[in-house]
Amino acid sequence: MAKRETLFSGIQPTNQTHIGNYIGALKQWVELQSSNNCLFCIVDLHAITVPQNPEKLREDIRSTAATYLAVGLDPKKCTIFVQSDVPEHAELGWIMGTVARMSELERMTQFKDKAKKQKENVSVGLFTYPALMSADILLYDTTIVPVGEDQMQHVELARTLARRFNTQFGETFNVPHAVIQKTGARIMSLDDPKTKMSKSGTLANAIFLSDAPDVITRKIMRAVTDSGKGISFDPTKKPAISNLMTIFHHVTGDSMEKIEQDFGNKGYGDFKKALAEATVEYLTPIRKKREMYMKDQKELDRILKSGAETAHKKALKKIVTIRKNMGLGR
Ligand code: AQP
Repeated sequence: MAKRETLFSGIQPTNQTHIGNYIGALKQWVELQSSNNCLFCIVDLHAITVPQNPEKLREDIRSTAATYLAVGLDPKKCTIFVQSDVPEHAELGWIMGTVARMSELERMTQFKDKAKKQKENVSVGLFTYPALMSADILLYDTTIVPVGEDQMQHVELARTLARRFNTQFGETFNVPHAVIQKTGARIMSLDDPKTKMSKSGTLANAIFLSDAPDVITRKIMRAVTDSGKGISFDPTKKPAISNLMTIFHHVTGDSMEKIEQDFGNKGYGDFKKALAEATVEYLTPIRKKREMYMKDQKELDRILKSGAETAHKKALKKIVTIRKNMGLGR
Protein backbone atom coordinates (compact mmCIF):
# COMPACT_ATOMS: atom_id res chain seq x y z
CA MET A 1 0.00 0.00 0.00
CA ALA A 2 1.33 3.46 -0.89
CA LYS A 3 2.42 5.63 2.02
CA ARG A 4 -0.13 8.20 3.24
CA GLU A 5 1.29 11.62 2.43
CA THR A 6 0.47 14.86 4.24
CA LEU A 7 -0.98 17.32 1.76
CA PHE A 8 -1.48 21.04 2.09
CA SER A 9 -2.85 23.40 -0.55
CA GLY A 10 -5.05 26.47 -0.74
CA ILE A 11 -6.89 28.92 -2.93
CA GLN A 12 -7.52 32.58 -2.32
CA PRO A 13 -11.14 33.38 -1.39
CA THR A 14 -13.07 34.39 -4.48
CA ASN A 15 -16.42 33.87 -6.14
CA GLN A 16 -14.47 33.63 -9.37
CA THR A 17 -12.83 30.23 -9.13
CA HIS A 18 -12.07 29.34 -12.74
CA ILE A 19 -11.58 26.14 -14.66
CA GLY A 20 -7.78 26.73 -14.47
CA ASN A 21 -7.91 26.62 -10.66
CA TYR A 22 -10.14 23.57 -10.96
CA ILE A 23 -7.98 21.57 -13.38
CA GLY A 24 -4.63 22.71 -11.96
CA ALA A 25 -5.49 22.34 -8.26
CA LEU A 26 -8.98 21.33 -7.09
CA LYS A 27 -9.38 18.30 -9.35
CA GLN A 28 -6.14 16.81 -8.00
CA TRP A 29 -7.19 17.54 -4.43
CA VAL A 30 -10.40 15.55 -4.85
CA GLU A 31 -8.47 12.62 -6.32
CA LEU A 32 -5.90 12.66 -3.50
CA GLN A 33 -8.17 13.22 -0.48
CA SER A 34 -9.09 9.56 0.17
CA SER A 35 -5.61 8.13 0.36
CA ASN A 36 -3.73 10.94 2.15
CA ASN A 37 -3.94 13.27 5.16
CA CYS A 38 -5.15 16.46 3.51
CA LEU A 39 -5.52 20.05 4.65
CA PHE A 40 -7.24 22.42 2.25
CA CYS A 41 -7.13 26.04 3.21
CA ILE A 42 -8.95 29.19 2.12
CA VAL A 43 -6.04 31.60 2.19
CA ASP A 44 -7.66 34.88 3.23
CA LEU A 45 -4.39 36.33 4.59
CA HIS A 46 -2.97 36.02 1.08
CA ALA A 47 -6.05 37.73 -0.37
CA ILE A 48 -5.42 40.91 1.65
CA THR A 49 -2.07 41.46 -0.06
CA VAL A 50 -4.18 43.35 -2.61
CA PRO A 51 -7.04 45.70 -1.62
CA GLN A 52 -10.25 43.94 -0.48
CA ASN A 53 -13.71 45.04 0.54
CA PRO A 54 -14.41 43.46 3.98
CA GLU A 55 -18.04 42.55 3.17
CA LYS A 56 -17.06 40.97 -0.12
CA LEU A 57 -14.10 39.16 1.42
CA ARG A 58 -16.40 37.57 4.01
CA GLU A 59 -18.78 36.50 1.25
CA ASP A 60 -15.89 35.19 -0.90
CA ILE A 61 -14.59 33.02 1.96
CA ARG A 62 -17.98 31.29 2.17
CA SER A 63 -18.24 31.09 -1.57
CA THR A 64 -14.87 29.34 -1.76
CA ALA A 65 -15.87 26.91 0.99
CA ALA A 66 -19.04 26.14 -1.01
CA THR A 67 -16.90 25.59 -4.12
CA TYR A 68 -14.61 23.18 -2.26
CA LEU A 69 -17.63 21.10 -1.24
CA ALA A 70 -19.30 21.35 -4.65
CA VAL A 71 -16.27 19.97 -6.52
CA GLY A 72 -16.25 16.96 -4.19
CA LEU A 73 -14.02 17.71 -1.22
CA ASP A 74 -15.45 15.78 1.69
CA PRO A 75 -14.95 17.17 5.23
CA LYS A 76 -15.03 13.57 6.52
CA LYS A 77 -11.92 12.82 4.47
CA CYS A 78 -10.02 16.12 4.63
CA THR A 79 -9.65 19.25 6.76
CA ILE A 80 -11.17 22.39 5.23
CA PHE A 81 -10.44 25.65 7.03
CA VAL A 82 -9.82 29.38 6.76
CA GLN A 83 -6.19 30.49 7.12
CA SER A 84 -6.82 33.40 9.52
CA ASP A 85 -8.75 31.06 11.88
CA VAL A 86 -5.37 29.48 12.69
CA PRO A 87 -3.15 32.33 13.95
CA GLU A 88 0.04 30.22 13.77
CA HIS A 89 0.08 30.82 9.97
CA ALA A 90 0.72 34.52 10.55
CA GLU A 91 3.32 33.84 13.24
CA LEU A 92 5.27 31.38 11.13
CA GLY A 93 4.83 33.70 8.13
CA TRP A 94 6.72 36.37 10.09
CA ILE A 95 9.41 33.87 11.07
CA MET A 96 9.81 32.69 7.46
CA GLY A 97 10.19 36.34 6.43
CA THR A 98 13.27 36.45 8.64
CA VAL A 99 14.66 33.27 7.06
CA ALA A 100 14.00 34.33 3.45
CA ARG A 101 16.34 36.75 1.67
CA MET A 102 15.33 39.89 -0.16
CA SER A 103 17.05 38.63 -3.32
CA GLU A 104 14.96 35.42 -3.21
CA LEU A 105 11.67 37.29 -2.92
CA GLU A 106 12.73 39.74 -5.62
CA ARG A 107 13.06 36.82 -8.03
CA MET A 108 9.44 35.69 -7.61
CA THR A 109 7.68 36.09 -10.96
CA GLN A 110 4.21 36.22 -9.39
CA PHE A 111 5.24 39.26 -7.34
CA LYS A 112 6.61 40.97 -10.44
CA ASP A 113 3.41 40.25 -12.43
CA LYS A 114 1.01 41.21 -9.66
CA ALA A 115 2.97 44.34 -8.71
CA LYS A 116 2.84 45.43 -12.36
CA LYS A 117 -0.95 44.90 -12.46
CA GLN A 118 -1.32 46.76 -9.16
CA LYS A 119 0.75 49.69 -10.53
CA GLU A 120 0.73 51.85 -7.40
CA ASN A 121 0.47 51.26 -3.65
CA VAL A 122 1.95 47.77 -3.91
CA SER A 123 1.81 46.36 -0.37
CA VAL A 124 4.80 44.92 1.49
CA GLY A 125 2.53 41.88 2.01
CA LEU A 126 2.44 41.21 -1.73
CA PHE A 127 6.24 41.06 -1.64
CA THR A 128 6.43 38.78 1.42
CA TYR A 129 3.52 36.56 0.22
CA PRO A 130 5.87 33.62 -0.58
CA ALA A 131 7.21 33.65 3.01
CA LEU A 132 3.63 33.26 4.30
CA MET A 133 2.96 30.54 1.73
CA SER A 134 6.08 28.70 2.92
CA ALA A 135 4.72 28.95 6.46
CA ASP A 136 1.33 27.55 5.38
CA ILE A 137 3.03 24.51 3.92
CA LEU A 138 5.70 23.89 6.57
CA LEU A 139 3.40 24.31 9.58
CA TYR A 140 1.84 20.87 9.00
CA ASP A 141 4.94 18.81 8.12
CA THR A 142 3.52 18.69 4.62
CA THR A 143 5.10 16.17 2.27
CA ILE A 144 3.15 17.02 -0.89
CA VAL A 145 1.76 20.29 -2.27
CA PRO A 146 -0.60 19.85 -5.24
CA VAL A 147 -0.62 23.13 -7.18
CA GLY A 148 -0.75 24.63 -10.66
CA GLU A 149 2.51 25.37 -12.44
CA ASP A 150 2.43 29.08 -11.51
CA GLN A 151 2.98 28.16 -7.85
CA MET A 152 6.03 25.92 -8.44
CA GLN A 153 8.48 28.74 -7.76
CA HIS A 154 6.82 29.42 -4.40
CA VAL A 155 6.94 25.74 -3.40
CA GLU A 156 10.62 25.66 -4.40
CA LEU A 157 11.21 28.61 -2.04
CA ALA A 158 9.41 26.75 0.77
CA ARG A 159 11.84 23.87 0.23
CA THR A 160 14.83 26.23 0.36
CA LEU A 161 13.58 27.89 3.54
CA ALA A 162 12.87 24.54 5.21
CA ARG A 163 16.42 23.36 4.49
CA ARG A 164 17.97 26.65 5.63
CA PHE A 165 15.95 26.63 8.86
CA ASN A 166 16.91 23.00 9.55
CA THR A 167 20.61 23.76 9.03
CA GLN A 168 20.48 26.82 11.28
CA PHE A 169 18.17 25.63 14.07
CA GLY A 170 18.20 21.82 13.88
CA GLU A 171 15.90 19.41 12.06
CA THR A 172 12.46 21.04 12.36
CA PHE A 173 10.69 20.92 9.00
CA ASN A 174 9.95 18.28 6.43
CA VAL A 175 11.09 19.35 2.93
CA PRO A 176 7.92 19.08 0.80
CA HIS A 177 7.45 18.33 -2.92
CA ALA A 178 5.12 20.05 -5.37
CA VAL A 179 2.89 17.86 -7.52
CA ILE A 180 1.37 19.19 -10.70
CA GLN A 181 -1.00 17.73 -13.29
CA LYS A 182 0.67 16.01 -16.26
CA THR A 183 -1.59 17.99 -18.57
CA GLY A 184 -3.40 21.07 -17.34
CA ALA A 185 -0.87 22.43 -14.86
CA ARG A 186 -1.19 25.77 -16.65
CA ILE A 187 -4.51 26.42 -18.36
CA MET A 188 -4.15 29.39 -20.65
CA SER A 189 -6.51 32.27 -21.14
CA LEU A 190 -9.24 31.84 -23.77
CA ASP A 191 -8.58 35.23 -25.34
CA ASP A 192 -4.78 35.05 -25.25
CA PRO A 193 -3.15 31.61 -25.18
CA LYS A 194 0.19 33.19 -24.26
CA THR A 195 -1.05 34.22 -20.80
CA LYS A 196 -2.32 32.13 -17.91
CA MET A 197 -6.08 31.89 -17.34
CA SER A 198 -6.58 34.14 -14.35
CA LYS A 199 -9.32 35.63 -12.19
CA SER A 200 -7.74 39.05 -12.52
CA GLY A 201 -7.75 38.92 -16.34
CA THR A 202 -10.57 39.91 -18.71
CA LEU A 203 -14.01 38.36 -18.12
CA ALA A 204 -13.68 36.48 -21.42
CA ASN A 205 -10.29 34.97 -20.49
CA ALA A 206 -11.72 32.43 -18.06
CA ILE A 207 -14.59 30.01 -17.57
CA PHE A 208 -15.74 30.50 -14.01
CA LEU A 209 -17.33 27.63 -12.08
CA SER A 210 -20.27 29.98 -11.45
CA ASP A 211 -20.83 30.72 -15.17
CA ALA A 212 -24.28 29.83 -16.57
CA PRO A 213 -24.40 27.41 -19.56
CA ASP A 214 -25.00 30.17 -22.14
CA VAL A 215 -22.04 32.17 -20.78
CA ILE A 216 -19.73 29.11 -20.97
CA THR A 217 -20.87 28.40 -24.54
CA ARG A 218 -20.37 32.00 -25.63
CA LYS A 219 -16.87 32.18 -24.11
CA ILE A 220 -15.77 28.93 -25.75
CA MET A 221 -17.24 29.78 -29.15
CA ARG A 222 -15.42 33.13 -29.05
CA ALA A 223 -12.11 31.68 -27.81
CA VAL A 224 -9.07 32.58 -29.89
CA THR A 225 -7.87 29.83 -32.26
CA ASP A 226 -4.59 29.31 -34.10
CA SER A 227 -3.92 29.99 -37.75
CA GLY A 228 -4.23 26.98 -40.04
CA LYS A 229 -6.62 24.07 -39.59
CA GLY A 230 -6.90 20.77 -37.78
CA ILE A 231 -7.27 19.58 -34.22
CA SER A 232 -3.88 18.37 -33.05
CA PHE A 233 -2.03 18.68 -29.74
CA ASP A 234 1.04 20.85 -30.19
CA PRO A 235 1.38 23.52 -27.46
CA THR A 236 4.23 25.28 -29.34
CA LYS A 237 2.71 25.50 -32.82
CA LYS A 238 -0.95 25.38 -31.81
CA PRO A 239 -1.15 26.89 -28.30
CA ALA A 240 -4.83 27.92 -28.49
CA ILE A 241 -6.21 24.60 -29.77
CA SER A 242 -3.90 22.62 -27.47
CA ASN A 243 -5.28 24.59 -24.52
CA LEU A 244 -8.88 23.86 -25.56
CA MET A 245 -7.95 20.19 -26.05
CA THR A 246 -6.53 20.12 -22.52
CA ILE A 247 -9.84 21.39 -21.14
CA PHE A 248 -11.70 18.82 -23.30
CA HIS A 249 -9.45 16.05 -21.94
CA HIS A 250 -10.23 17.05 -18.35
CA VAL A 251 -13.99 17.36 -18.76
CA THR A 252 -14.47 14.17 -20.83
CA GLY A 253 -11.58 11.92 -19.76
CA ASP A 254 -10.70 11.38 -23.47
CA SER A 255 -7.00 11.06 -24.28
CA MET A 256 -5.33 13.54 -26.66
CA GLU A 257 -5.03 10.72 -29.24
CA LYS A 258 -8.76 10.04 -29.09
CA ILE A 259 -9.57 13.75 -29.40
CA GLU A 260 -7.28 14.00 -32.44
CA GLN A 261 -8.92 10.92 -33.96
CA ASP A 262 -12.47 12.17 -33.35
CA PHE A 263 -11.89 15.77 -34.46
CA GLY A 264 -8.79 15.59 -36.67
CA ASN A 265 -10.72 16.23 -39.87
CA LYS A 266 -13.27 18.59 -38.39
CA GLY A 267 -13.15 22.36 -38.23
CA TYR A 268 -12.44 24.53 -35.18
CA GLY A 269 -16.15 25.42 -34.98
CA ASP A 270 -17.25 21.78 -34.61
CA PHE A 271 -14.62 21.13 -31.96
CA LYS A 272 -15.56 24.23 -29.98
CA LYS A 273 -19.24 23.23 -30.10
CA ALA A 274 -18.42 19.78 -28.68
CA LEU A 275 -16.15 21.36 -26.05
CA ALA A 276 -18.87 23.82 -25.00
CA GLU A 277 -21.41 20.98 -24.61
CA ALA A 278 -19.00 18.80 -22.63
CA THR A 279 -17.94 21.69 -20.38
CA VAL A 280 -21.53 22.71 -19.65
CA GLU A 281 -22.42 19.10 -18.84
CA TYR A 282 -19.41 18.79 -16.52
CA LEU A 283 -19.76 22.11 -14.72
CA THR A 284 -23.55 22.31 -14.32
CA PRO A 285 -23.79 19.88 -11.36
CA ILE A 286 -20.86 21.69 -9.67
CA ARG A 287 -22.57 25.08 -10.11
CA LYS A 288 -25.88 23.73 -8.74
CA LYS A 289 -24.22 22.09 -5.73
CA ARG A 290 -22.30 25.30 -5.04
CA GLU A 291 -25.56 27.29 -5.03
CA MET A 292 -27.10 24.71 -2.70
CA TYR A 293 -24.18 24.91 -0.22
CA MET A 294 -24.30 28.72 -0.34
CA LYS A 295 -27.89 28.54 0.93
CA ASP A 296 -26.81 26.52 3.98
CA GLN A 297 -24.60 29.01 5.79
CA LYS A 298 -24.98 27.12 9.10
CA GLU A 299 -23.50 23.96 7.61
CA LEU A 300 -20.64 25.93 5.98
CA ASP A 301 -19.92 27.49 9.35
CA ARG A 302 -19.93 24.13 11.09
CA ILE A 303 -17.50 22.62 8.55
CA LEU A 304 -15.11 25.60 8.71
CA LYS A 305 -15.19 25.70 12.52
CA SER A 306 -14.46 22.01 12.84
CA GLY A 307 -11.69 22.25 10.20
CA ALA A 308 -10.11 25.18 12.03
CA GLU A 309 -10.10 23.23 15.32
CA THR A 310 -8.35 20.25 13.71
CA ALA A 311 -5.79 22.45 11.91
CA HIS A 312 -5.19 24.58 15.01
CA LYS A 313 -4.33 21.56 17.18
CA LYS A 314 -1.64 20.50 14.70
CA ALA A 315 -0.33 24.02 14.14
CA LEU A 316 -0.05 24.80 17.84
CA LYS A 317 2.00 21.67 18.50
CA LYS A 318 4.36 22.56 15.65
CA ILE A 319 4.79 26.23 16.54
CA VAL A 320 5.86 25.31 20.10
CA THR A 321 8.75 23.26 18.64
CA ILE A 322 9.64 26.04 16.18
CA ARG A 323 9.73 28.71 18.94
CA LYS A 324 11.82 26.44 21.15
CA ASN A 325 14.31 25.62 18.38
CA MET A 326 14.72 29.32 17.58
CA GLY A 327 15.07 30.40 21.19
CA LEU A 328 11.89 32.50 21.17
CA GLY A 329 9.82 33.33 24.28
CA ARG A 330 10.53 32.88 27.98
N1 AQP B 1 -4.43 28.99 -15.21
C1 AQP B 1 -4.18 28.06 -14.29
N2 AQP B 1 -3.96 26.78 -14.67
C2 AQP B 1 -3.72 25.80 -13.74
N3 AQP B 1 -3.69 26.05 -12.42
C3 AQP B 1 -3.90 27.32 -12.00
N4 AQP B 1 -3.94 27.90 -10.78
C4 AQP B 1 -4.19 29.23 -10.91
N5 AQP B 1 -4.33 29.54 -12.20
C5 AQP B 1 -4.15 28.38 -12.92
C6 AQP B 1 -3.75 27.17 -9.53
O1 AQP B 1 -4.91 27.40 -8.73
C7 AQP B 1 -4.54 27.38 -7.35
C8 AQP B 1 -5.11 28.59 -6.64
O2 AQP B 1 -4.45 29.74 -7.01
P1 AQP B 1 -4.59 31.12 -6.21
O3 AQP B 1 -5.86 31.24 -5.50
O4 AQP B 1 -3.34 31.32 -5.42
O5 AQP B 1 -4.62 32.09 -7.41
P2 AQP B 1 -3.47 32.41 -8.42
O6 AQP B 1 -2.45 31.33 -8.54
O7 AQP B 1 -2.96 33.77 -8.07
O8 AQP B 1 -4.21 32.41 -9.82
P3 AQP B 1 -5.60 33.05 -10.22
O9 AQP B 1 -6.70 32.25 -9.58
O10 AQP B 1 -5.72 33.14 -11.66
O11 AQP B 1 -5.57 34.48 -9.60
P4 AQP B 1 -4.81 35.80 -10.04
O12 AQP B 1 -5.56 36.41 -11.17
O13 AQP B 1 -4.88 36.63 -8.81
O14 AQP B 1 -3.40 35.42 -10.45
C9 AQP B 1 -3.00 27.31 -7.31
O15 AQP B 1 -2.62 25.98 -7.07
C10 AQP B 1 -2.61 27.73 -8.70
O16 AQP B 1 -1.38 27.17 -9.09
